[in-house]
Amino acid sequence: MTPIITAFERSPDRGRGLARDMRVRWALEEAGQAYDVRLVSFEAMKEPAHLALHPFGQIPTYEEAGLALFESGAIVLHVAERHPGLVPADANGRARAIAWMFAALNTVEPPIVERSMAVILERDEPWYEERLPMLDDRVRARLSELSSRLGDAEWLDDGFSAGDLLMVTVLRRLGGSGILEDYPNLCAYIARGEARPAYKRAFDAQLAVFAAAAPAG
Ligand code: GTB
Repeated sequence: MTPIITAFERSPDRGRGLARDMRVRWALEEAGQAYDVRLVSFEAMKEPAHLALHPFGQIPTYEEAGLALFESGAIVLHVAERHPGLVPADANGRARAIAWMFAALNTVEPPIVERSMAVILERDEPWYEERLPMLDDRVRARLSELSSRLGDAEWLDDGFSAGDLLMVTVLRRLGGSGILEDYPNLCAYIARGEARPAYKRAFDAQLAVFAAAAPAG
């Protein structure tokens, strides 16, 4: 069975690769694994059929014969474990790649998401102007550490891995914030990820969903 993933019928980012189905699409493209996409509306995500797949009523989900998964990190790891190219074959290299996957999702993503949620939802609050610099500082602290570790290296460990895939998708969420520009090696790192043919195929597929849904003219 060709795996089926779920994605937004209408993504708030207009298909610019920021919703979390992007990381699953990218992993599947890196793996050379064909997949189908079921588009879901915000209403459908909260209905029983989707809640049976995803307890929190979100995207992405992943279905293949005999298996249904939720959580983008778990799905990417599942894909990485079944196809060559996303985690190294040797046990130590694999463990390090998984550590970077967790670092992307547990250490770097939270302050970035907290900042973006404030920008989206709290802009009109009286304390917003005071809170934003504090959120920026938390993001910058993580980026400084990540930037120091990456240095001049191409990828976080020996070669491109699922850790880089997740880290690049996490960092992209800062686009337009003006923060990334202070970390030229991270900008170059993101650009290297975005230049991968598999990334481009995944991005184009996500963008095509929005283009197909957008009213003509
Ligand atoms: N931890 C889960 C995972 O990694 O899979 C988080 C899943 C999640 O947050 N899904 C979001 C969702 O379904 C979509 S990706 N939200 C609907 C809901 O909770 O009701 C988050 C997202 C959405 C849109 C943008 N954007 O447009 O820029 C960026 C990120």
